[in-house]
Amino acid sequence: MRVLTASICFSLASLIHAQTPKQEQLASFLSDTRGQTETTDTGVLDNTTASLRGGPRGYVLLEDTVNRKKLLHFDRQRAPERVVHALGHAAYGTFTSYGDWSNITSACWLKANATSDVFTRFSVVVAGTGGADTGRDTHGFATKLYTECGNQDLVGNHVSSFFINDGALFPDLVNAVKAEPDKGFPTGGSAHTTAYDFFTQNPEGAEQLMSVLSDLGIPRDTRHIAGNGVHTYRFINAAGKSTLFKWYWRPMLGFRSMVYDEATKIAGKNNNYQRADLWNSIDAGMFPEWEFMIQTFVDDGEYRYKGIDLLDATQVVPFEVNPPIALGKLVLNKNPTNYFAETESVSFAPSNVVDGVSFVPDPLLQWRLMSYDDSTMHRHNGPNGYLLPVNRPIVPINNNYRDGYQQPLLYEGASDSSPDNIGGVQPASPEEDLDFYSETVTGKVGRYGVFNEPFAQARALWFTMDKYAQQHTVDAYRFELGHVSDPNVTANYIAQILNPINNCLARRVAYGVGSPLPAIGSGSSVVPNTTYPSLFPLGGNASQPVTGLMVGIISTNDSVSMATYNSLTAVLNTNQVLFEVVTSHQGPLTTGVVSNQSYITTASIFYDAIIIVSGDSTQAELSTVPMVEQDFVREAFSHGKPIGEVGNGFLNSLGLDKVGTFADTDPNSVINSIVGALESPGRYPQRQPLDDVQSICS
Ligand code: HDD
Repeated sequence: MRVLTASICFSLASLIHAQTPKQEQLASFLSDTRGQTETTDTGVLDNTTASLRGGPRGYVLLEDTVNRKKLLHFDRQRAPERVVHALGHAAYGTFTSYGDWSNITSACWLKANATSDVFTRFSVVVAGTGGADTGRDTHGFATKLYTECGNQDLVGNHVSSFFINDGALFPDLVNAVKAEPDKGFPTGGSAHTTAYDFFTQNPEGAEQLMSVLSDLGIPRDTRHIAGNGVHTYRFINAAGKSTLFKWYWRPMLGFRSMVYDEATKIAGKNNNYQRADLWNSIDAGMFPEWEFMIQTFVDDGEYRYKGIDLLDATQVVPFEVNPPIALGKLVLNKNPTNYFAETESVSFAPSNVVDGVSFVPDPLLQWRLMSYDDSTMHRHNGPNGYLLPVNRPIVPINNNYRDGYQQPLLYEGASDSSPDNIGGVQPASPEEDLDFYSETVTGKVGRYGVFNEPFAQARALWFTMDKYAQQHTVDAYRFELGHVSDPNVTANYIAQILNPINNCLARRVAYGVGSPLPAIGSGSSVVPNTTYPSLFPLGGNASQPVTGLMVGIISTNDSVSMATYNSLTAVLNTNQVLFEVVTSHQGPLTTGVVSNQSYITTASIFYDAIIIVSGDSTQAELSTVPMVEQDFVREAFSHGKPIGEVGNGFLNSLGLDKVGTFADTDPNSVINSIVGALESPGRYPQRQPLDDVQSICS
């Protein structure tokens, strides 16, 4: 685990999670084995550090029952990983309603001042549990609210639409995107033949795929991503009135992404980067927050809004078309106690709703209402997964779902059927029970596809991005299609999906991967009248919080003085920016400054900005700066990061004194420029070359 050196790195966790209802309940399940003498699981004291053997060099005896049990347990100590979203990290926190929303829903978690405990798990779809969490992917954002009226799950992704709109295709999508069946690779990414053949057959996913291939697909971390419910859901109020809605989590820290080269290098050097980021931030008392927002739609039975099909999960409703309202706030403030028991064992399901929340006939959502409960039963080897500590509601569970593997409860009484007259569980009254919306449903049985024009929304996203973001997206298509082994699959994707979105986009991608260029004018040349910044919330000039970002302080020949160090770190501490001193070796330097990392233990990819202290070096030292130190700076530069120099001449000597670099002999001036640059623009993509669009597209 990386060392956090800002002075704010103290643990607030114990103060914050004192005694909320869920934490109180979890406390009753804690098992403190620290410092205790070992026992078997039948409670007998034992020592299992050596086998029982027939002599010092003899066979292990069958009679070594305690070690037999130890190994039998070990052989079974994994649950099957999730078939998607296997790699995840999670935290507890609270959700607070901003007001009383009973006009649209009777959901208790949206009553005035209602506060609910939550558990949120972030994940990536494709990578397995041992994979890298920075790979390009859709990130899951699943939240369980432990409310006073039962558990409410909000299971979404970080981008706002989906690849398909019928759950019947979900196994095909996942099979196609995961490793190819004969080879068993590639794992953890979609850059291969089966994925792109599927994406060509299913053009409805064009917008989501473009989102994932844009910089949105490589977020810096999960503190800087959105959550999107994707589907339309239904609120029902006490009068039985239905209001359709889509839900969103919007990060209060704003949105930040990486560049692809950085994401892949981080994956190689620290495949737990994002989970460590959340863990360390919470441990340091920097609690990430999201606003819960909804768009509402009148329920007239048509499930359409301004021409957008609300039953099609591949269609988005941009915020510019229907501005969302904020209903409440999520704060994550406590790390889990035990990874397996909580993060790995938690069961989310879109079907877990409370009274006042319901569903619509979206065929993707309808299958999700079944699939998650089924996954839970499979992963927990039976039907009792919802009784695990992390999954239990804070309200009583009273039902006749009895027995099964690992049933932990001792149900009292002689009845296990309802209704009865012998003292068993009694059904809730129609006023009390879970609302369903009493709509009239008619229709002729058939296998109906969901079809809406698939390219316009992807085109809107394409034209919303600036030329740098477009270049990154073109490069991502090139990377992905460049790894497709069948040239027909590549050519088909370009001709059938990219060309109808935009002819120039298709030609640029084709040019990059050596595929036939679609003829000029053969694809779309439509330029939409409107763009939607909400579809691509990265970039722009708005100032963003810098809390929890990480700055690397390096110093030519390890010469950073205590005075310079103090000036730099005072400003970083004030702004809640973390930092590490990186030198040729860890530990104390001759100047008295303590170095946290060496060029062996870290790399520039782990920092949002770097500062090089050259002014404390002599001229002779400056002329002998080691290559590893120079490369550190060059790499940060090529990733578009703000770079400061306390001193003058080092950046110049590397030829890097260009946009986004700040050299000055005054450390205060440098550090203030760096913090300002991290606030906005964050990165300088203009350092990278752009395609010669003119020559490729005309
Ligand atoms: Fe799913 C897990 C999100 C479509 C079936 N899904 C899973 C998780 C997230 C999502 C965040 C991880 C939950 C966790 O952290 O434990 N899935 C989505 C979104 C979708 C979506 C936003 C479309 C809008 N999913 C989807 C479909 C199906 C599934 C159409 C099946 C018909 N998803 C599953 C699953 C998983 C799952 C197989 C794997 C493990 C689990 O549920 O508990 O049931």
